Amino acid sequence: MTRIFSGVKPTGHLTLGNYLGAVRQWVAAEQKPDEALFCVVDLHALTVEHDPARVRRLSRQAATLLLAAGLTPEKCTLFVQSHVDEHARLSYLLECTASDGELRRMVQYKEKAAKAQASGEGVRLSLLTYPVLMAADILAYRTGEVPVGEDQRQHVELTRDLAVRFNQRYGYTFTVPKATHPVVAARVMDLQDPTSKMGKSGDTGPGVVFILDEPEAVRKKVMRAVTDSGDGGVVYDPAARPGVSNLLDILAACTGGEPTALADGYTGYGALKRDVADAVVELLRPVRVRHAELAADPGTVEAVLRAGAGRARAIARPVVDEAYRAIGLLEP
Ligand code: AQP
Repeated sequence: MTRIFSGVKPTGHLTLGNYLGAVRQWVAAEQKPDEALFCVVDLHALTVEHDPARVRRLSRQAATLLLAAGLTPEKCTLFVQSHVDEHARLSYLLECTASDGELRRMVQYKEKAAKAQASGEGVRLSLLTYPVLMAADILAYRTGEVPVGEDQRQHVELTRDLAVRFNQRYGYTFTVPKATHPVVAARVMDLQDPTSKMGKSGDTGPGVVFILDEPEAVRKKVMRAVTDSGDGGVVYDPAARPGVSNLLDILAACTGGEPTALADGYTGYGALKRDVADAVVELLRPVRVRHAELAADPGTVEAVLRAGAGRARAIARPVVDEAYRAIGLLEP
């Protein structure tokens, strides 16, 4: 049995990048209840400046969206990170396993710390230790596979390093997990700045397609996507032609095609953008409809999360207790 774990941060509205890079993979994984766990990782949302009411709202919305996207509580465990204390308990043991230097090397830390500093808000210590809490999220369940977008590759590598180090020092305790990424659209880029990841807390609103965007908004954003300078035609070359290649990646991910082959079917950007817009609208339409139905019935979502937290706790507690004993702490 390979256990799967992954999560999403309630730092903003979920994007097309979250959907293609992660959520769709989660839904595709046919699992039994204790084999796939998906989590709204709300503690991670506190690592940057946040508004408490907004985090609560976005946490509920993210859980509702995950169900709307097709996760079924009968097949997987869906819960909220802060409802299961084992994540925070294990995080401290892993802080005692990680080094300051390896955390400061994390690319996402450097980028987000620079942004926080530039805005004058200061860098929260939790931003530095965030990958350790993420490692705890994963290791507490003896996870084998972590389906994530490309941007999380480095954090899953760190998780592997910490698991190996802990096991070597204190005896075998954790499964060493591996990251899995989708074949296409593992890193969906911003439509206005195709050299940057499409991010939910990104600054370029028009460059980010949100899962709950109305069809007209999606069309407008796609039709205004920047394409590359020069008249090179429609060619798939992510390094030299990031704008048009991003559109081809999105189209391929939506239609099941292959970006290079799709490029051959177009002579101009206009037709490509129209097809991308249609494909994205159709892909997201059922999710939006189902989200509206579920949002009208918040009690159902809360019940799913409560049951999910109970199941998650039952798996994580013995693993974390074992780690406490292994590292040298007295049993209570
Ligand atoms: N653009 C993307 N392309 C492919 N996969 C992506 N993911 C995120 N963006 C893309 C994947 O979605 C999962 C959940 O992401 P997250 O909530 O951990 O982080 P985020 O969406 O990147 O949002 P942040 O970090 O709060 O802020 P921004 O957006 O400013 O970086 C993950 O599996 C991730 O790989």
